[in-house]
Amino acid sequence: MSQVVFITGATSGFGRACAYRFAQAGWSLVLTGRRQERLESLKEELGRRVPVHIAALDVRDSEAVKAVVEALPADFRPITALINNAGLALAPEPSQQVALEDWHTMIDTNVTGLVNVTHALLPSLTETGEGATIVNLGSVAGQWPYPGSHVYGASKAFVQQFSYNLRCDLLGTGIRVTDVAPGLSESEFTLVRNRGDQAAYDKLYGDTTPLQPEDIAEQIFHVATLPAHVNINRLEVMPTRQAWSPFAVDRD
Ligand code: NDP
Ligand code: 8X3
Repeated sequence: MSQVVFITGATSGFGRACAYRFAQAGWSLVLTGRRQERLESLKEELGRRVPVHIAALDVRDSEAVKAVVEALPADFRPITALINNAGLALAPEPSQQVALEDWHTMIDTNVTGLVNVTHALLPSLTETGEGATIVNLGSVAGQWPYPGSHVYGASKAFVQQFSYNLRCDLLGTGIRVTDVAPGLSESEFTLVRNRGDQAAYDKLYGDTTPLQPEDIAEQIFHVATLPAHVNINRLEVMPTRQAWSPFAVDRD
């Protein structure tokens, strides 16, 4: 039986790089995201190499998530690996300046969306059993606080704890769960966070060497293809040129 990976947020960044990495290894792909035209061009390109099923999906909509899972063609089930990657940061300003709507959007996407997809696919992953994998995209922001991270970092702390708690419940099913927590990585993430501000993008990624989406896709592929008895609980990955800062102190 062929291996099937279900990727949320396949239209950009890590998700897109994962589509290429898993296709390279011959996996069948279920690619989802909101931008239909990007899904179609992925299908056109990767569909020449491996079976590809695409579905436009907003992970915040639990009914739509259920419908996409129920409509999976027979050749794309059961799912071997779920990559819960769709997510975003908004509003890099301090909390006291952020619009409430931006906080809601992050929670709805990074927390509720991830939970929606996980819930809908647990039966399929359970059917696969031994060797099935859930990879949840956390972040260094889920572990390490910094100014302007507010709800984004908190949503990724949820991802970490939810991943660990899932492991407890899934013990005995053969399903692995990993929280992959990247640091500074170059993608559209920073354009989304800064409302399309190219200067902010150039400043963040300029004069240093951030991770590239392919670096993270390689780690995710590794996690999902380890021997079935091996579970990496959390994998935090930073570029070599990134580290921590000292505590901040308010002085007179
Ligand atoms: P990108 O902005 O490049 O990609 C984000 C993806 O998420 C897009 O494919 C987008 O697709 C999708 N997405 C966003 N909102 C929704 C939604 N409501 N429903 C469905 N899909 C959605 O960012 P990255 O690849 O960098 O980020 C991927 C994940 O990794 C995120 O969870 C992010 O928080 C996390 N991360 C990113 C880091 C970074 O520095 N880049 C570091 C650590 C973690 P579409 O718009 O088509 O729906
Ligand atoms: C994205 C990485 O450092 O911008 O999750 O929070 S960071």
